[in-house]
Amino acid sequence: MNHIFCKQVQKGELDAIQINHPLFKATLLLQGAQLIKFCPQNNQYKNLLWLSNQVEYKIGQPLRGGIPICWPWFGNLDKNPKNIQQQTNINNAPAHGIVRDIPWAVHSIIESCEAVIIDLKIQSNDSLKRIWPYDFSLTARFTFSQTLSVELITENTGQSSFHFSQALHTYLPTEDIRQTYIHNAQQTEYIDALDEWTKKKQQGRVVFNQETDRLYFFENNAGENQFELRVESPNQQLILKTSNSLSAVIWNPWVDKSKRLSQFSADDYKSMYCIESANVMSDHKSVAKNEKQSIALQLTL
Ligand code: TA6
Repeated sequence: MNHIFCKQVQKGELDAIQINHPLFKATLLLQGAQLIKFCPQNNQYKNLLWLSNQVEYKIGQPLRGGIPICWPWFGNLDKNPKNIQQQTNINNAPAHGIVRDIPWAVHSIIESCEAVIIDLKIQSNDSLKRIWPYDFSLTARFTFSQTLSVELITENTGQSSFHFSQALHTYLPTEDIRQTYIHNAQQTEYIDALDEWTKKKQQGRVVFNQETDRLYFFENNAGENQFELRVESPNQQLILKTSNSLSAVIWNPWVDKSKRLSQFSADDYKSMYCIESANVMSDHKSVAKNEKQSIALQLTL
């Protein structure tokens, strides 16, 4: 890899791209196209993403932290719309799809003094088609500067349409989960995955005071097919903007689930939360042959 700011490094068993740029530092794993560090200058080069200090860099094992990519189904397959469930007939389908624990290829790296843009790609192959029988090309485009933008582009390279759900499963840090509030979701409908998937309506700002696992569905204001959330936490204000999406998952495992999670310490729930830019349930996507669909996330301080 012959670039100015980017170099290939090894993290445990995994290949990664380390970026050392005046405006930011970042670490991007090829396995799962999982960004684990984005440290912008305007955050004193501190990681804007949460990464477990119990993390294990092992081949074929999902990592706890950063931005895992969930595709072509989010969560448990049997909780997805029927048209997604029916596309695969494997038993014990892995949670969060089939691309977060396998290597992606470096497609392109574009460097400038203002930004670095990296495209990682994965395409259907015989072993993936044994799990999910469709032809596709998936691109994860990372645009790094003082802000971070991540775009996931699905291209149907086959003959038949397919349906999918997806998420950019972003782990975010906080100095205190009990003083962390998510704004701009008031009056938004959500499904409470911890209360028999009951439909509810958000009253006021989102606060964290118990295990939280909710799928939010935003109004399509002016047909823009996007939403913006503002997160207030001690010493930080964060803006998370999502495009081509009207759903997001908000998660914190709290006390009990923290004890059952891999690569997670019992107290970690106090210093992290997830806001997952998604296309889930009624907001899932369908793509016809030769067609493309994308979802994009932008993180700004
Ligand atoms: O996005 C929330 C969620 O679906 C939770 O239910 C929780 O299981 C989390 O994802 C983490 O999943 P993982 O498979 O990475 O342990």
